[in-house]
This record gives sequence, structure tokens and C-alpha cells, in this order.
Amino acid sequence: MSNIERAEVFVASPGRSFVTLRLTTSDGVLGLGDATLNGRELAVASYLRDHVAPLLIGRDSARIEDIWQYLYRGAYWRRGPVTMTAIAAVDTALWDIKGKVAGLPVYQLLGGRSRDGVLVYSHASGTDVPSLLDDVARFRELGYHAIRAQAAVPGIRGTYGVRKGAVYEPAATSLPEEQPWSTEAYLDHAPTYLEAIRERFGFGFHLLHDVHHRLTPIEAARFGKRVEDCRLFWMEDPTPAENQESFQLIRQHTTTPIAVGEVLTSIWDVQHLITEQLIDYVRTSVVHAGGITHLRRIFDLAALYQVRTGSHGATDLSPVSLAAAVHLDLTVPNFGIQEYMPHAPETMEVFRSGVRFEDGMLHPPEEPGLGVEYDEKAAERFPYEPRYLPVARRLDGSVHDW
Ligand code: GCO
Ligand code: MG
Repeated sequence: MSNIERAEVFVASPGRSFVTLRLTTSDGVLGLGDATLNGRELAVASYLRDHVAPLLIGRDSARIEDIWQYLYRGAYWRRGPVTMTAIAAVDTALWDIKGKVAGLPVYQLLGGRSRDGVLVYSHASGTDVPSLLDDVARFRELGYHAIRAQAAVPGIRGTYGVRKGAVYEPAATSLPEEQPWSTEAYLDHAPTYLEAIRERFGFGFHLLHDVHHRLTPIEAARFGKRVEDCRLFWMEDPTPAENQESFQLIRQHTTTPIAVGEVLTSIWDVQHLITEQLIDYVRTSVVHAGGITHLRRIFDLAALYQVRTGSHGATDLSPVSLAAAVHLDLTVPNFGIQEYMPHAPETMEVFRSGVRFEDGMLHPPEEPGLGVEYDEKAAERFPYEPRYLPVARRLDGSVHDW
């Protein structure tokens, strides 16, 4: 029996802020899990250090399902992003350990390959339409078969989702920046650049767009209908998913596919969206939805309703998450697409990952476990600095939805 002997939590900011859990077994096997909850990092670090680590010591590291049930059902307070991210980190680290003990990459433990590689999309953006078109051309040259496109809204300072420098970094300030938002200006502008992309580059690749929860259901319906001829792969988070019935209204008006779930953290949070077929892609991720064990359960439920997967994979999810996602994506029958934004060079100095990009697809490392190492010495050079995403305010000064 290989018991959990140590549970260490590392918090560092190599490019972005990351919380990493490392478990060590009595046989000296290491397992890594991502525990990053962007903008609330220390809440998860404390949950793990203060409330979960003491429960893990001495437990059999092979009993992944039992430990998952113990942490989820055994606790009085269930669900929520902090809890589910903490459980995810433990679960991911245990799969990493199981792979190393078995001498197999994690995807083999999950049933083996269902496909040759994992189709990914990346993010093109522009401060105006010509620079967006140049960025789309660049991603086409890099070999991507799927591209998300976002452009700044004219007259509105600092549109979210638009890259400023070489690396996409929306969480740039130690207190949340406040940015203006105009739904009218966005609705007038966004369809025109999506159309310009199709006009210039044609339909030989997938085009995606993220609405970032900014529209009401009827506005989202209007948007989806307007862009139908662009044949989007998906429109993402068209409206907040708290009142899930509101997606019915969008559905009544448009066949533009819908993707939701990057801020949802359990099977209960996506149940209605899936079973009522209100979405086409579920965007829950390994790190925020309870790890590989729970995400697989969500994906199986989704498969019954022909909903496909499209996991969140922005740069605030660490390379440990990305590797875990790629192992799982390779195996699930109803895989759709995986989000992928290459991490900053500083991030990759700390996380050594064998995940490989080739011809628009990601491929997992073939070594046992997840195939990622954490260099804690390198991480010491990047002490934690709190950083927050911006907050949107309408032109009249009132707070808008994230
Ligand atoms: C996405 C997301 C990101 C998030 C980011 C938050 O689709 O990738 O919406 O842009 O906003 O992950 O930190
Ligand atoms: Mg998104």
C-alpha cells in the first residue's frame, strides 16, 4: 500500500498566479494537481492546507474514488468553486500518482485513445478589425483549425478578451480595473468582424466567439440569429447561467451553437442545461469541476444528450490542468474541442510539461502519470502577487455582469 505522506501547497506568480498541490506517497511517488481559482487563489490554498491536507495523510493513494467521495460527501458544505477546485487538485494528483505507479500515461488508465489528438482552438484578437484579421491569419499560419475571435468595440476603452501585448493577460492589476461596457456598441460591432473574417478567410476552419456573459437572453438571441451565416462553431456564455431556463429563449430563436460552463463547478450546476439540451458544448474543466473523476461523470451525462465537451483552458489554468485535460479529452467519446492558449515562458520555466502542439492538435506526454513536473526552486523567483480581472460598468456607471 502506498500511503499519502505529504501534501504541499505552492502559490506563485510565474506570468500568472497558480496554486499547485503536490502529494508525496510513502514510496516517494509525487502527484501534482492544479488548485488555481483566478483572483481567489489564497482561499483555495487555505482550504487545502488548513482543512484538506490533514485528512489526507496516511490514506491509501490508490483509492481515488473513495477519497473523492470522502471530501465531497463527507463534508457538510458541498459544491462551490473553492471546494470543487480543492477536491480537483487532490483528485488530479491522485491520478498522476496512479499513472506513475502503473507505469502508464493517465489517458491509458481512462480507457485509452478514442482519437489521434485533441483538437484545440486559440484566441485571435485585435484592437480594430484589420489587426484582428492579421491575427487570424497568424493563427492560420501556426496551423490552428479553430480560432476564437474578439475585437475591441469602437469607442469603448479596454474591451475584455483583447490582447494588449504579446501574451494575453486580462488579470493585470492588484485591484480590479473598472472598464466601460456598452451592449448596443458591442451588438452593432461584433457581427461585422465575424462576417469580415469569413469573407476574407472562408469557411475552412472553425470560428468561435466568447460573449463573456454580457447579454440578456433576448439580446443573445438577436446576436445568434444575426451571425448564423458565419456558421460559428459556438457562441460562448451568451448570458449568465444562473437562471438556466433563460437559455430556452435563446434556443427558440437561433441555431448558432451554444457553449457554457467555465464558471460552473459540478454536475448539479450543468444538469438542467444538459438534460434540457439548452447547450451544445459543456465547458467545465478538470480544475474547477472536481478533477478528472467528476469531470468524466459530467461528460458521460452530456453524452446521453449529444452535448459535446469544450473545456475551459485559458492561461489561468496551469499546465498541470492542461495536461490532465488532454489525457481526458483523448479518451472521451463525446469530445468536441479543447481551449488552448500557450502559457508565458515564465510559466513554462516552473511547470515542465510534455504536452505537445502539432497541426492544430495537442498530444499528451507518453511518460507515466500526467507528464508534468513542478520546479519549486524556479517558482521561488516568482513570488505571489495578487491580480484581478477587470469589472465592467455600463455607460451610466452601474455594474454589469461578468
Ligand atoms: C475563456 C475565458 C477566459 C476567462 C479567464 C478568466 O473563455 O477562456 O472566458 O477569457 O475570462 O479564464 O481568468
Ligand atoms: Mg470564456
